[in-house]
Order: sequence, then structure tokens, then C-alpha cells
Amino acid sequence: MARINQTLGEFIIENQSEFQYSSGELSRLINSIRLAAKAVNHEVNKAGLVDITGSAGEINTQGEDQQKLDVFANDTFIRTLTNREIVCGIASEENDDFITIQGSNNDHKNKYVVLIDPLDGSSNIDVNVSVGTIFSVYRRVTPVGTPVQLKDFLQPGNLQVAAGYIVYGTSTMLVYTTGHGVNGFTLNPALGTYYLSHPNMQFPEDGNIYSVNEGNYIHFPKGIKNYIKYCQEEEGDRPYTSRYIGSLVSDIHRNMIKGGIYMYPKSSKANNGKLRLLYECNPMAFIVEQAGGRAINGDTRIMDLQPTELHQRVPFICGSKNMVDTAEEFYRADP
Ligand code: AHM
Ligand code: MG
Repeated sequence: MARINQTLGEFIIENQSEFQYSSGELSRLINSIRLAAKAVNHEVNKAGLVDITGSAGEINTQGEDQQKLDVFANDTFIRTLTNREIVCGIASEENDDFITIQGSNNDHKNKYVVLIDPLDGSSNIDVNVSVGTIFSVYRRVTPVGTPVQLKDFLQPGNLQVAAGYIVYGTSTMLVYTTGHGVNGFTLNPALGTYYLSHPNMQFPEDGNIYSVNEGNYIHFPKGIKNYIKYCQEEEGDRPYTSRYIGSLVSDIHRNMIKGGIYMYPKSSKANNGKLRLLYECNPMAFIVEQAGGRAINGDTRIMDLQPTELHQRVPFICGSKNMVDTAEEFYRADP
């Protein structure tokens, strides 16, 4: 039950029964994410003040320039999740391979794996635009007491036990689901406490915002081009408003509050689009669906896709249910 002035800590304790296996571990896991997010928030907020912006001079798995804050966020989340006897493995968008966590007695007794994009949209940092963290949690499928394996990470999104994001925006918010709806908490930076500000978030069934990088228009499938034209036509409540921040978390967060659709479709240049199934699409899809929206790759529900590799990319269309239904019709007519 949501209460006025309820803190995230209180909410987690009072809603522990909603965790599928209710042993307290998953609540502690969310607690450690909350803690790491505060440290990252602190760094993000002073990004313009200290010599921490700009490139760290490393190239990450996808061949992209790593920003220093990416490195900081990656290290912070991994360190925080490692030391708590809950997580047996972490896969991060910033690391080539997954990390095995043995646990303090080297007994591999921990049950959960975490997949994380520690700082999504980080090219936006230098221009003072919102960035985010995205996380996804599964129960391991290999036996407790053995080292974690790749198959523990390559689970379809419909087996997630929790997922969430943090948006480092005009205020910092943590939004998460454990499969019992979606709740959003806003950080009071003076106190370092998150308060329940958005209980039981609902994705409006319809909306009038479309979010897509239209610079790629020429490369999109015909069906997507037709849907974009449809969004721009004058009829009924159209034309829709175009809003694209280029920061997945912020774009979806806004659409979830106001109603809208986000698309990163396949293109003639990138057959699988850009976004990563495990670190970005699955966790966002879980949240979006739990709030009443939809998330597809054009042909299939995102959470029903069987992952084949850690850094796999997929086309992504998600948002208000009726808008996604319409986009799907256009896409299917001309894929
Ligand atoms: P990143 O994980 O390297 O930060 O890339 C993901 C980001 C998303 O936040 C955003 O929606 C998308 O890339 C924007 O890509 P583009 O600039 O191609 O539109
Ligand atoms: Mg990312």
C-alpha cells in the first residue's frame, strides 16, 4: 500500500511479500541499487564542475568511446552489487563478458544475476541532458553452489523478477517493478532519501507523442516510414508531437507519464537497430508492460525473444498500447 511521505526503504520493507521468493534477498538487492544510484547521481550532478566529463580513452564492447562517468557508474554498481551476498553474476553493457561473483566463502551460493546499463545515453552528459541507469534481475537457472554460466544471463525477458531505471533528470527518480505494477520514487538530494512520488504508474492507453531519430528516416523500413507519416498527418488528434531526447530512459519516462510511443527500428544500415535486448529493451519492456503499455520488435513481443548473446541488439517499439498496435499494423503491412 502506498502512503504519503513513504520512503523507498519503507516501501521495500512493507511490500516484501510481493517479491516472488520473499527471502529478503531481492529487497536487499534493490536496496543496493538504490545506494549505488545515489553515488552515481552525486557524480552526474557535478559533472560540469570537475574534470570528469569527456572520454576515458577506452573503447567499449560496441566500439564506442567510453565516457569517464560510464566507467565510474559501471564500477560503482558492480562494487555495490558484489559485496552483498545476493548476486552471483553481473553482465554490464560496458564489459565484454559477464562477471562471476563467488560470494564471501567462495561457495557460489548467491541466487540472482543482474544485467545493467550503468549509464545510458552518456553522450548527453557533456551537454547537460538527462541520462539514466537501467537494470534487470533474474534468478539463476544453474544450480546454486556452482559458478554462474552464460545461460543464467541469456534468459527471455518474461523471466525477469525485477527491473528498473534511474533517471538523472531535473530531479532524480528510481522507477522499478517486481511484476506487481510500477512505482516511482524521487530523490530528495538534501536528505539522500527517495520518496514515493509516482505510485502505481500507468502508461496511458493512447498518446500524442512520437519519439524516433528521424535523421535515420531514409533507412527505415517502408512500414515505419508510413507510420511516421501517419503521426504527422492532420486528422483527429494528429499530427502528434515529436519529442526525442536521445536518452532512452528519459524518452520512455516522459512517454509513460504523458502517453506516447518510442521507436528505434531496424534500418538498412543496422538490421537489428541499436538498442541492446538484455540491458535496455527487456528491462524497459517489463516496466512498460507492467504499467499497461506494450513493447515489441515489430514482429514479436520483446520479452518473448530468446536471447542468443550478451550484447545482442534488437529493433524496439514501445509505449502506449494503442499507439504500438497501430505502429505494428503499419510495420507488418510493409516490413
Ligand atoms: P548508449 O547505451 O550507448 O548510451 O546508447 C543508447 C542510447 C539511448 O539512450 C538512446 O535512445 C539512443 O542511444 C539514441 O541513439 P541515436 O543517437 O542513434 O538516436
Ligand atoms: Mg545504453
